[in-house]
This record gives sequence, C-alpha cells and structure tokens, in this order.
Amino acid sequence: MKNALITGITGQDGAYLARLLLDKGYQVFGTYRRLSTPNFWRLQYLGIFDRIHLIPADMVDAASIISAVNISQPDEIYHLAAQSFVGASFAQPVSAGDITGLGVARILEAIRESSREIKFYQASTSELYGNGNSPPQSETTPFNPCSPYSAAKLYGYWLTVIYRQAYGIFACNGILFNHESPVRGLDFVTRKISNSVAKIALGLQDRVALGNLEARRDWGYAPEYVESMWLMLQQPRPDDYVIATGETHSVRDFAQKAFAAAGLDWEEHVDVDQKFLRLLDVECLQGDPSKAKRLLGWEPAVKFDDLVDIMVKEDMHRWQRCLAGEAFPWDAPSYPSDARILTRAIGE
Ligand code: NAP
Ligand code: G4F
Repeated sequence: MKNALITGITGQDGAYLARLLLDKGYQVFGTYRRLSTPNFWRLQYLGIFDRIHLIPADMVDAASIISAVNISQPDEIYHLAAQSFVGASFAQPVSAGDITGLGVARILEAIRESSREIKFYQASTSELYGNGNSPPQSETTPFNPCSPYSAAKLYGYWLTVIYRQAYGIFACNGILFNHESPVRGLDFVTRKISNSVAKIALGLQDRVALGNLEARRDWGYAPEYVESMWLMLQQPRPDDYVIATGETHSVRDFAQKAFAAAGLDWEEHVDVDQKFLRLLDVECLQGDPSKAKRLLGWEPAVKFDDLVDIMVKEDMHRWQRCLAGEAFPWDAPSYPSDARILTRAIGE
C-alpha cells in the first residue's frame, strides 16, 4: 500500500484528492491547521473524514512540516496548502509570501533532508500568466504575475523546477486553471454566485454584489482536476503540465447562466460594487491542455454549462434541506453577508 501526504486536506482540492487516493487504495495522511473552530466539513461532506490520518502542521512552521513527513513516511506528497484567495493576498501580502511561497521551500527541504525518493506535486496556477499573454496559455507561455498571490506561486513554481534539476527529486508543477465544485470556498466568484442564486430563488436574499464582470476564466470541475495531480506523479519522468478545459467565459456569462438555471434573470438581482474590484486583475485565462491530453491521457468531461448546473443544483438542494430542518456538514449558513465584510473604511 502506498502512503500519500496531502497538505491542505481541508480545502476543496485536498478533500477531492483524498477521496480519489482512498479509492485507489492509498493510506492517506493530511495536514490541517489548528483553528479555534474545527474545519473538516468538506471531508465529512464527502464521507471520508473517518478514513484519513490527520497531522497538525502549518506551512509557516518548518518543524511541523518535517514532523508531518516523518509521521506519514509518504511515497507521494501533494502540496496543496496555500492562502489561495487572490483578492486577500493584496491585503495580506507578507503572509501570502510566507505561506504560499516560502512554504514550498520548507516542504522541499523536508524532502531533501528525509528522502529524495518522495515524489512531489506542487499546486501551481494559471494566475502565473497574469496579463499581456494572448490566450490560449500553455507550458511555454511566459509568466507575468499580477498579484502577491501569484508572485508567491511563481517562487513555488521555480523552486519545484530547481529541486528537480539540482537534487533529482521527482517534482512536478500542475499549472491548473480555475476549477470549481459544490465544495468551493464561498469567497470565490463561482460559488458566491451559485450560493446567492439558491438563496434568491428560495426567497432568502434579494440581490448579490459582484466586482469585475468582464474577467474571463477557464473554469473546470475540481474532481476531474485532482485526477491529473495523481497522473503526473505516475509518469516515468517528472514534468510540468497545464490542466484546463480550453474554453473561456466571463463572470457575466457565469452569472447569466447560473440565474437562468434557477429560472431567474440575472440583471434583476446583480449589482456591481467597487469593493469587489481588484487593484490589478487578470483579464483573460484560457488554457491549452494538449500536453496533458497527449502525455497523461487526461481530458475534462465537464464543461462550463454542466459545471454551472452542478453548482446551482447542489446549493439549491442544500438550502432546501437546511430549510426543512436537516443538519449536515456545510459552510454557507455560517457565512456572513457581503455587506458585513469590510475591505475599506465605512463610507470610503
Ligand atoms: P482552498 O480550498 O483554499 O484550500 C487551501 C488549503 O490550504 C486549506 O486546507 C487551508 O486550510 C490550507 N492552508 C492555508 N493556509 C495554511 C497554512 N498557513 N498552513 C497550512 N495549511 C494552510 O484551495 P483549493 O481550491 O483547494 O486549491 C488547492 C491549491 O491549488 C492551492 O495551493 C491553490 O492556490 C491552488 N490552485 C487552485 C486553483 C483552483 O481553481 N481551485 C487553481 C490553481 C491552483 P484551512 O482549511 O484551515 O483554511
Ligand atoms: O473566483 P476568483 O476569486 O478566482 P481567481 O482570482 O481567478 O483565483 C482562483 O483561480 C486561480 C487559478 O487561476 C487560483 F490560483 C486561485 O487560488 C483561485 O482558486 O475570481 C475570478 C474572477 C476575478 O477576475 C475576479 O476579479 O472573478 C472576478 N470577480 C468578480 N466579482 C470576483 C467577484 N471574484 C470574487 N472572488 N468575488 C466577486 O464578487
């Protein structure tokens, strides 16, 4: 039986990847941060919470990362832990660098010191491309990061390449384009929209405020994307791969489609609020996944329309269950309304 260590197992991808690896017969270990309130709802929601070994560790604490590697004795490490919300990285640029950038150095050093046989997956991102590159973006497109988040990820990307070349570690970058699901964090625009649509359709809310409606993303389905992570570590040689659908759609398209899925007109319910505009935003991402198709045999089945339907249906279903008095692991009921989250002084 193989051992896998997943950093960030409590997040969207961590939970789906854990399920995939359990299904493949792995013994799965995952790191989590000690918080004042437990944060295991995704693992519970997917029905795998009791099958995972949990190790407390923080990406800013090298000792805890070394312990996690020693305890789990992994054949493969999937490094997913990061402060992953681009918007927040402008407000917290130093911790973005520490957690998301230097965290990669800490874990690669732990591998170098303990066993160079451990295979390593780094959660790289399409945010690395930033602006100024005409789509579609591939493995050879130059990087031009536009946020503290993507600058930190750029460091992680290059460190992964450097440790592969300098120490011969089997280290891969998955350059994943946006991928979403019903367990996506509520901060991200897709889930923010699907959750709002469900609440509006059920009379629990009337409007939702968004930022840049013109931004375009290549949105895929997270359970399919975690499969590519595993495939990368099963290849004869380590390499870097773009994972994407090859399509691009705007935030406006997503909102329109999501409201329509609930029989609503998006223009009657969506406002634009300056507070959700970023200081710098990536305008258009569209990936070219042909290398992954050719070498990994990976291809996405769920495209934009199906993704929107899956997310809206699941959020509708959960709010209906909740209104019927059912209790189940879930994030939305305890999330504050937008109006109560301040990113600037009141009145500014
Ligand atoms: P996510 O849901 O935000 O999960 C992030 C995980 O990192 C959570 O488990 C979180 O723990 C953990 N984490 C945050 N700060 C940490 C710290 N200081 N120490 C230890 N753990 C920490 O993100 P995701 O969507 O699953 O993404 C997984 C990875 O892929 C991230 O590295 C992200 O940047 C990258 N990525 C994502 C996408 C995408 O579209 N989803 C695309 C490209 C790349 P808590 O639960 O305690 O917060
Ligand atoms: O959903 P988002 O916050 O995702 P973003 O910034 O593309 O980042 C995600 O994908 C990256 C891969 O490309 C990952 F590396 C990263 O970890 C994360 O998973 O925003 C998408 C777009 C942006 O252009 C944003 O400005 O939607 C725009 N947007 C418009 N209104 C909004 C909103 N974004 C958010 N979060 N909230 C809004 O109200």
